[in-house]
Amino acid sequence: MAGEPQADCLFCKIVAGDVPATVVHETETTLAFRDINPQAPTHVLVIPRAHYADAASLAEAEPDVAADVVTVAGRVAEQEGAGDSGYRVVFNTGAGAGQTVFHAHAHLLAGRGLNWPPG
Ligand code: DGP
Repeated sequence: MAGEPQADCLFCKIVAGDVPATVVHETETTLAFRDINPQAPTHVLVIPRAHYADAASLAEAEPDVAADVVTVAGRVAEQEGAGDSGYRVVFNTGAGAGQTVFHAHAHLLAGRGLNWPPG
């Protein structure tokens, strides 16, 4: 069923507490934790607790939770001291765009200069 935990999903395992993660923020609907392979001084993943393969699928099914993900990214950016200097929120969608974990997640990147366009 849409939104239900998937046994073979790494981020569902993190939500369940079966795989450890450095959690920096949590809400009823979301979890934010540090990326294992950081690409910036601040690199936090914000995920819905519910399982959807990508951000658009999440927004289609549960728009309020998609909004929560973006809101939490902003809160964590403030928490990390990046509210004024700026930060980037990225949803890689599809293998061709670099998505490797097919549980919706926002990358919050901050703490260094961020070039445009991204690679
Ligand atoms: P993406 O490539 O957009 O699907 O992003 C997936 C991210 O997940 C990637 O930046 C690395 C991160 N990641 C992969 N495995 C783990 C893990 O076990 N723990 C944590 N904290 N992050 C992980």
